[in-house]
Order: sequence, then structure tokens, then C-alpha cells
Amino acid sequence: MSQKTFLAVKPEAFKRNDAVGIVKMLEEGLDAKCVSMKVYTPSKELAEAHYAVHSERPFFSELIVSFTSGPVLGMVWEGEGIIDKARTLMGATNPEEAAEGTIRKNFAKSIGDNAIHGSDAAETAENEIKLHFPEAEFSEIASPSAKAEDLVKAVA
Ligand code: DAT
Ligand code: MG
Repeated sequence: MSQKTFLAVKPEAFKRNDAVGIVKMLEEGLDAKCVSMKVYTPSKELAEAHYAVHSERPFFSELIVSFTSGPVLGMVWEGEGIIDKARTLMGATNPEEAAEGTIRKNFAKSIGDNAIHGSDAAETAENEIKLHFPEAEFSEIASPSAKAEDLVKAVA
């Protein structure tokens, strides 16, 4: 079944200039299309809504500080089974457990600085897309990594 997922290069990885490299891995590793991409700094309200499921966890406040600390590269990708495919390509939450060839193996530094977010189920994907892309305008981006390069340059 074709579905959409929300993916985002997190602020620390964006700051390290890894956004384009991460998008290249998505482009090459997912048999899917990117249908929206933008750079923005999440507000506290957006971050708290995005991570609401973790609000009782001890790391919640640092998670919010991290996710609001600078620009993210937010994306919507669409394809068959894209939610699980993207999670597999991302790798484990803790990069020490991430498999070879995954984005987190290559780009994450620690569990709290793990480079990328990806929706974990159909319902969360739908909610996260509504939250981050309320404009809901989707059409295929021909070269996601070229578009990422342009967006990164524009904020440099
Ligand atoms: P994922 O991002 O793989 O979906 P998650 O939903 O369990 O992982 O957690 C959301 C984010 O919270 C995760 O990407 C990084 C942070 N996090 C999770 N567990 C943590 C921990 N034990 N210490 C610090 N940060 C943590
Ligand atoms: Mg999660």
C-alpha cells in the first residue's frame, strides 16, 4: 500500500552539514519519492506536540531543547511500505546498535543526537505530516538531494 511518512534531519546533523548526505542516502536507499521538503526551526509548541508521546520521559526537556535548537530539514516521502522502509534505512535509535549501511550508523553521534527522525506507524505519520506540513501541498521533487543542497545554501 502506498503511504506517506514524515522524515526530518535533526538540528545537530543539519548544523554538521550532513543534511545533503542524509538525503542522498534516502534517495538511493528508498524506492520512493520525496513529495515535499522545507527548512524551518521548530517552535517549542511544535516540538512538544511532535514528541508528546515522550512527555513523561526523563529526557523530554533535553529532547525539546535539541529539536528547537536550529533548522531541521523536514520532508514527506511517499511509496509502498515507506514508513517501515525508512525506519530500516534510518537504523536503531541508539547509534551504537545501528546496523552498517544505515543513516544513524553513518551520521548519528549518540542516542540524543541521532541525526534523523522518522514516523513509526501509519497513525503517527498522518499526525506528524499534518503538524509539520499543514499547507499539505505535495508533488514529486525530481532530485531531492539537489533540492536539499539549494535549501541548505539558502540558510548558510
Ligand atoms: P526514534 O527517534 O527512533 O523513533 P524514540 O521515538 O524512542 O526513537 O525517541 C525519540 C527521540 O528521543 C530519539 O530519537 C532520541 C530521544 N531519546 C530516546 N531515548 C532516549 C534516551 N534514553 N536518552 C536520551 N534521548 C533519548
Ligand atoms: Mg519515535
